[in-house]
Amino acid sequence: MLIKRSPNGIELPFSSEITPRAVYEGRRDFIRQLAVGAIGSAALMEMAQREAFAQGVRPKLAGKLNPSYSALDKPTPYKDATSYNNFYEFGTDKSEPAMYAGTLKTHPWTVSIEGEVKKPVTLDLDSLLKLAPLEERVYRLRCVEGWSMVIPWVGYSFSELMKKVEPTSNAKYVEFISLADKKQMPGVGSRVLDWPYTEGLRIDEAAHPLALLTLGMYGEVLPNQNGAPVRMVLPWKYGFKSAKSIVKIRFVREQPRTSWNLSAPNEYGFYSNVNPEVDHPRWSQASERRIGEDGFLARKRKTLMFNGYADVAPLYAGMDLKKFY
Ligand SMILES: Nc1nc2c(c(=O)[nH]1)N[C@H]1C(S)=C(S)[C@@H](COP(=O)(O)O)O[C@H]1N2
Ligand SMILES: [Mo]
Repeated sequence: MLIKRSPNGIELPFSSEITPRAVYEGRRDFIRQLAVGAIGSAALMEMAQREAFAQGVRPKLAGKLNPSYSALDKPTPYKDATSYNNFYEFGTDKSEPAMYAGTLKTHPWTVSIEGEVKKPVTLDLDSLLKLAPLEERVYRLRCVEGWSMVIPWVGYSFSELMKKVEPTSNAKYVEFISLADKKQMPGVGSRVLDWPYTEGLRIDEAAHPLALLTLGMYGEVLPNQNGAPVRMVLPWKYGFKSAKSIVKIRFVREQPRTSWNLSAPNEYGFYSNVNPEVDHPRWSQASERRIGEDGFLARKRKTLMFNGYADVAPLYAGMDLKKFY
């Protein structure tokens, strides 16, 4: 892939590789045609260039669409996906991350990978971007609060990173740790959660190809409020499992403690797979509201087991998912 360097050091693909954001704004047929290869690269390039001019310079980050891992649901409008967020480091109100995350410095950034691995390493952003080919995957993300979004993420399977660091046979779980810097993150002064924000997965869950190490969305680098510069996206789990702005990844022997589980263990379990049959103690999980579809005529959607990602079911064979919620 041809690469050029932007002023802030983020590597930009050439414009011919830009997937224009307009593609996502309601042009479902376009995405579908892309998936079946019916649109040639010349048409794409023309659209991309037109779009780039219309938008001005932005940090683009293109990935090759992975149709087998992409939902056909209509993607959530960009402005909704970037203005209705949970990122408690910047406040507990949905509108606060968009207002306050501008202070987050995402460059330079490093992620240290440590613990039960043969090759511990600290990776900077450039190394993360080059670690594996970037893919675009349109995933549904379902928040435990009862709303969902559909976002075209850019990244690669977390298993690519596992290949690089080589977990030892002692590595049974993976811990994801977000940045917690009071100077950049006004919410870290509050006591709503134990900082840093920490999440975890069983090692086989982390190795599942759907688990996406994510660097961008809508053909651009991640906006700060969505977890720049690097986050996880685990589409079959409630949104809070997908930690944002990750600085440390630790391979460990024991099931790690996680922020939400520590704060309310009876409400938020370690697994937190999307499961319409297991209600939250304070509300039903049987249906959801799709962000961007609200309003008078908006219908509620049925929540699907594993958020519709049935591929992951074998990970939980024989487990009582009411007990391991
Ligand atoms: N570090 C960190 N990661 C986080 C959160 C958070 O508060 N801090 N919120 C989680 C929750 S509850 C959800 S629903 C998703 C929201 O991701 P989005 O804003 O990109 O849609 O991020 C998750 N990751
Ligand atoms: Mo959430």
